[in-house]
Amino acid sequence: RNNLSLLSPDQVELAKMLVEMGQGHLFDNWPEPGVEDDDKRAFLDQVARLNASYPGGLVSYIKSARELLADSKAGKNPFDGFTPSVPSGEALSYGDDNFIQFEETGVRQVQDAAFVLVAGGLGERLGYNGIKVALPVESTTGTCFLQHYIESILALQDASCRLEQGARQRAIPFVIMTSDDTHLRTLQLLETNAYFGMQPTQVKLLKQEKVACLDDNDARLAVDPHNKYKIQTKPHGHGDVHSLLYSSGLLKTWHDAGLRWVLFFQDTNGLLFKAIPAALGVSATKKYHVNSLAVPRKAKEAIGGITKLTHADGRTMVINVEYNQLDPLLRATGYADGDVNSETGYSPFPGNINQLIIELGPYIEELTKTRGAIKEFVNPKYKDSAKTSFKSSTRLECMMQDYPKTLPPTARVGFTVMDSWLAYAPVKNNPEDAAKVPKGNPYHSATSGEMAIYRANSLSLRKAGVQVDDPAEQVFNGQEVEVWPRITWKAKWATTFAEIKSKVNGSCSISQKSTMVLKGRNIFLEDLSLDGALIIEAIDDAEVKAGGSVQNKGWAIENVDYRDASVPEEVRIRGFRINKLEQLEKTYSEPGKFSLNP
Ligand code: UGB
Repeated sequence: RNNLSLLSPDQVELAKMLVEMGQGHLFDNWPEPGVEDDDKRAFLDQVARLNASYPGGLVSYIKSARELLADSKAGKNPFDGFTPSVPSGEALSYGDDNFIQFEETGVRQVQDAAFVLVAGGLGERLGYNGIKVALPVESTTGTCFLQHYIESILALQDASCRLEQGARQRAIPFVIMTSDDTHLRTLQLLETNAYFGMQPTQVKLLKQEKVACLDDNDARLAVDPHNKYKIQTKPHGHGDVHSLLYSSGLLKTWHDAGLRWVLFFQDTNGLLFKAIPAALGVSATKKYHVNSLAVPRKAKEAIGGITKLTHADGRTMVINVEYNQLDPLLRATGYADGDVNSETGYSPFPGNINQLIIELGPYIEELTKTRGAIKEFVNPKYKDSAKTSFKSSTRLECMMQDYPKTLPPTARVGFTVMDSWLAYAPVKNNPEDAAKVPKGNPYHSATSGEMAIYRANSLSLRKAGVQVDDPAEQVFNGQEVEVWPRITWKAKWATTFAEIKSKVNGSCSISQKSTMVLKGRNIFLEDLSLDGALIIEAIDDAEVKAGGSVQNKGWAIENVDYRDASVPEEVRIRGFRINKLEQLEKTYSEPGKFSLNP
């Protein structure tokens, strides 16, 4: 009480609020005024930050925590009263007429979209020391995830503008949610690379704050064990993105500017942009308020299952059930075997890849009511069977895909299923854990993430008529993967299947040992026979016809062991490196028409 005189009026209010909310222990052992006064004020500064960054402030946080902790202690099932069933959604088949139509519609809509990347997580499962968006998508070109995402958005922006004939040319907003763990390094990556070609004003970083940890079932806030003037904090989860977007005022700015869609995506899925145009086309055509992208899911795969939940009182919702909750929910509701594959070899529940497309108007309406607060959960690890104390402090968490949980039943919530090879190849698991993944389930590692790029590009070219050799089977870091020809292109070469098709003519073939890198918009493959490595770079005004027979030693793949500390981390986590033996490399930096003449 004596210390109150040290504090500003706002700080006094905060201190009183804490005491009223049963948090008096935070002030235990505070010495008399005159001792450690700056530390005391710094403590209240932290309280002010925690209070401001949570919808409804610390009072709300503590109240919610008490309720959720009581439910957890009582063993209350969050799905009480709900029965799960398999929902029906839009299932797309790559390259058919329907798909092409959705892609065209989607590309037109891109000019009215904003993109939001959630990149506040450190990726504990991967165990990589840097930020995940700085990892290479593939090692043929070394392009990192952030560069790939930015170039994909810019390519879509240009494609959209071309289709709409420049009617509404605008710079698509790109938001990155960071955290204290990733913020500075993300900013540095952008700044040292001139924002990878995006206008810096197009990019906004929103930093999520951590939330206060809880010591017991009464939601007493945990004091940092190393500093009595600090409340211990932990990440609150990717669900923070909604409250941050709301409080930043960006949603209103976008709405005023006539935008219609917000697309959310995660940090390491190098395939995602191949699926975005069609998925956005589905949203626009079906007028979905919320559209989640999904892929066929293997039972027990660490991705959530999209599930229809029907309550005893008749309410229904289509929502993600997180991977750790799906099995217990199924077992408790009559599916005796829990999370298992059906006769198709896949779980009957589509897998959530956390790519959400939300219509801006209804989104703002909803967030005006909720201030972006998302249904939370708590996951304490109890010390005793009576659940009276925790092994370590816990905190409330939230997930971005839980946004539809507060929507009224009239909201149009749907999902779109696409082939996994096209849409989903995250980099989440370290080599050791990936090697332990049950056979047939995806590894979700740096190795599989890279190989998936080559496979998707090879399969797309096959669909467009190129004769691409079958892959070889190889083992890297204990994971057996298909090695397709290493085909990569810049997003501006093609953003849709129709564009790929328009750039392939005559009879083309690519052998398994080949590497092909296309860096330019107007490169056309025409009667090309490739058996080796071919790298073409061309400015937009250079039109290049790549044909004839290209044959050389090419670029070989060499095994690397993940335990070999002499190799850079981003190389050894994928288990191979590329040895550039011989290649044909052509650069076209003048406008004009050219023919590749090997
Ligand atoms: N992230 C943040 O930005 N902030 C945070 O506080 C935490 C994470 P993980 P997770 O598609 O593969 C999700 O850890 O949470 C970012 C879905 O819940 O990679 O285990 C982080 O940087 C699950 O349903 O994944 O599982 C990253 O970009 C399933 O869809 C993103 O959030 C699964 O992803 C996801 O974080 C999947």
